[in-house]
Amino acid sequence: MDKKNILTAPFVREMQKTTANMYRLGWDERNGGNISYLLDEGEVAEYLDLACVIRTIPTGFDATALIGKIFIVTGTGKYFKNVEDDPENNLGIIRIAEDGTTAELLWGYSDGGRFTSELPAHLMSHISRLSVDPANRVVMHCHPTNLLAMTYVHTLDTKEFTHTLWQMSTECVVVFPDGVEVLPWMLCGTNEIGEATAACMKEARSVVWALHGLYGAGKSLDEAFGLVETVEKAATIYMLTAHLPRVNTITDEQLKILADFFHVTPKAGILKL
Ligand code: 2HA
Ligand code: ZN
Repeated sequence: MDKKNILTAPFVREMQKTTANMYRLGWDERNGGNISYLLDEGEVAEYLDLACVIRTIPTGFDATALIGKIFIVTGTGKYFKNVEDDPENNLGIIRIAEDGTTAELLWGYSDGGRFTSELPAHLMSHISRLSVDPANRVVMHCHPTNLLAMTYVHTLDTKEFTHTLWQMSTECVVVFPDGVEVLPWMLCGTNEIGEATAACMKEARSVVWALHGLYGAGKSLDEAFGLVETVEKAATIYMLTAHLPRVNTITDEQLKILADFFHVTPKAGILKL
């Protein structure tokens, strides 16, 4: 059967649109940010011969739980700004090989490149999210301006950070009732930050890397994007108001009323009722 043109695949088009939006929102300067998106094998097979491996790339960590899984992943050193016009160079489609530590390149990275340096954090986060939500597909990392600014002036306590964000807009507790987990500054691109991020991803879909950026996860690119967008909006309100006297606020009782009305369970230990 003839394969369809991969440049028309919805998952490639979605990656182009999402990276372009993130770039224009100022979340992904230069080579900042990375996305990994777990694809359906049957859908990929409509576009690619899955027996045809272009080359193999060692990952440097064990992803046994993801053997055979196929991801579309942004490339290392590549700019989100450029994905829209040149997806084949800036994106790659990889499959985790039988040994669990090698990626098989099925498409992309056409200048000889490779996946994001943050692949450990991505794949370990996928393993964590899939263990609590089998429908999870996307892990997204970026540098949203106000969230990043907030990590310079707010405590990095997970509960206090979550509570502040929930207070910053009425929608927040509904969009991320699981709150945000906050990691202290750590060296990025390592297995260590990957393991720490993945541990947080068992608790929440949003993980703040202090003084660096944010990880968000979701069932679709849209959902992960919407999560990051909502966290960043809350951080923006915080940064616009933190230096001013607070005259009004959303109370913990009101947060509870919201959660009950929208049938979500706020992360335990944050609301003082
Ligand atoms: O890939 O954002 O954390 C660029 C980064 C590293
Ligand atoms: Zn980063």
